Amino acid sequence: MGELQVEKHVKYILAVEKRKDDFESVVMEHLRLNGVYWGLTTLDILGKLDAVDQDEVISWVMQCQHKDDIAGLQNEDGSFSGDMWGEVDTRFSYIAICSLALMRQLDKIDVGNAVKYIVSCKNVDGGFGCTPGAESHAGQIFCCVGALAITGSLHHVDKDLLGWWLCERQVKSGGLNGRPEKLPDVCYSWWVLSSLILIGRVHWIDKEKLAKFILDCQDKEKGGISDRPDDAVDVFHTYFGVAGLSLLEYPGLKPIDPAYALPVSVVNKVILGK
Ligand code: 3PZ
Ligand code: ZN
Repeated sequence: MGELQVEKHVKYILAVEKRKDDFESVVMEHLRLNGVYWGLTTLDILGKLDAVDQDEVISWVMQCQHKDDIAGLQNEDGSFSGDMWGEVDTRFSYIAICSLALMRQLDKIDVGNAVKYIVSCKNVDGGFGCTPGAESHAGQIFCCVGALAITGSLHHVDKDLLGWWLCERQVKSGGLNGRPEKLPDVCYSWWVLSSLILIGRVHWIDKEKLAKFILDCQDKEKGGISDRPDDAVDVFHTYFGVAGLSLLEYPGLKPIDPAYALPVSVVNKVILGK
């Protein structure tokens, strides 16, 4: 398995950031803001945030802002639409609650109703889906548990029942899958692990084996992390792999907050002002 290739991953992230004109970059253009978040957060966890020109990143991100505001996307039933076209999903509840909490503006929405909607997406297996009645999925569980954690509403979660469903996601290789019968994938190291930590059940999985699985997904020559061993690397799985290792307390990595999906130092600065 070997160690985490910190320098190689930093080089990989910086190379993706510079490359803007090839086919892959143009196809992924609509994902650039996500890519900025995945790339910057990876660099910060690795202790290499100063490798990017902060002013350049800030001015690029600022030009993505529209006049309309997050709070206006909350619906009567407490749910959130992703944009003006109206698609409703608990992913949007998480993003709205997380972003408003970071700006200390949760008073701009009906938090009680937002929590009620998320709880209405809870299933008999203890998990959560994207809308009421929809199948449980680890990515959606992270969104719902994360939003409930941020709003101090984790008492709505059946921790033993959900913890059981989540720890069943670990397969023989040590990796985690997102639903029963699916292949393991590095990004589920984040969705599943962060949820287990938030409900206090992380000791129900084999952390050593999971760390080994993530390390096995590294491209040891070119840097970057893939969804599973020997697949092509991308920024998304590089971020969730490194973030997963941070949750596993891999040596030398900055701690990441399991609810906000941002370095603990950033959450402390932005929310607590210290
Ligand atoms: C990936 N998106 O819809 S996507 C994403 N997936 O924009 C980004 N694990 O084909 C990258 N699968 C790679 N760089 C994959 C983001 C998806 C998630 C796909 C994926 C990840 C397994 C199949 C949805 C936050 C934001 C978005 C998502 C999840 C969480 C793709 C396929 C889909 C997408 C992008 C590229 C390479 C990178
Ligand atoms: Zn994945």
